[in-house]
Amino acid sequence: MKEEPHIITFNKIGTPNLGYISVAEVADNIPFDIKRVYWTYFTPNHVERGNHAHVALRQVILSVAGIINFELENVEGEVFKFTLDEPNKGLFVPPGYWRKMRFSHNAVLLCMASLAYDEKDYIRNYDDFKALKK
Ligand code: T46
Repeated sequence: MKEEPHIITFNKIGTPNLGYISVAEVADNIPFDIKRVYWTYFTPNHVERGNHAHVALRQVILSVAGIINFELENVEGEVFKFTLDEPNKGLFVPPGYWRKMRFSHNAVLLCMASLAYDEKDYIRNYDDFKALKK
C-alpha cells in the first residue's frame, strides 16, 4: 500500500500543573526502526529549509518547540501542507516527497529517521525529482 504523509499524535502524560511527557517508541507509534535522530534550531524565520526529497528515508518529524510549517509534494504534483504547533504532534514523511519548511524563530525540529545519513539518498534538484514521474 502506498504510504502517505500523515500526522501521528503522541500521548501526552501529565497535567497543566506538572507539565507533560510524550513518548516515541518503535512498534508502538514509530513505523520503522530508528537509525538516526537529528535536530535543527535557530533557523531565522525568513529562511526556507528543505528543498529536497529522499529516495528511501522514512521520517517522523516533531516541532518540540515553536511552530514549523511543512509543504510536501510528490512526483504526481500532489501537495500536502502541515503545521507542527504542538510538541506531541509528529509528521510521518515517506520517501519521495519534496519538502519545504518554514520555522518560527524559537522552533526546534526533531527528526527520527529510518536510515543513517547518506547524501546519495537526497534529491536536491527539483527537475531531477519531477523527472522521476513515470
Ligand atoms: C530533512 C529535513 C527535515 C549531516 O551531515 N548529517 C545529517 O544527519 C543531516 C540531517 C545533515 N547533515 C548535513 C548535510 C548538510 O551539509 O547538514 C547540512 C544541512 O543539511 P540540509 O541542508 O539537508 O538541512 P535541511 O534542514 O534542509 O534538511 C534536514 C535533513 O537533511 C533532511 O533529511 O528531511 O531536515
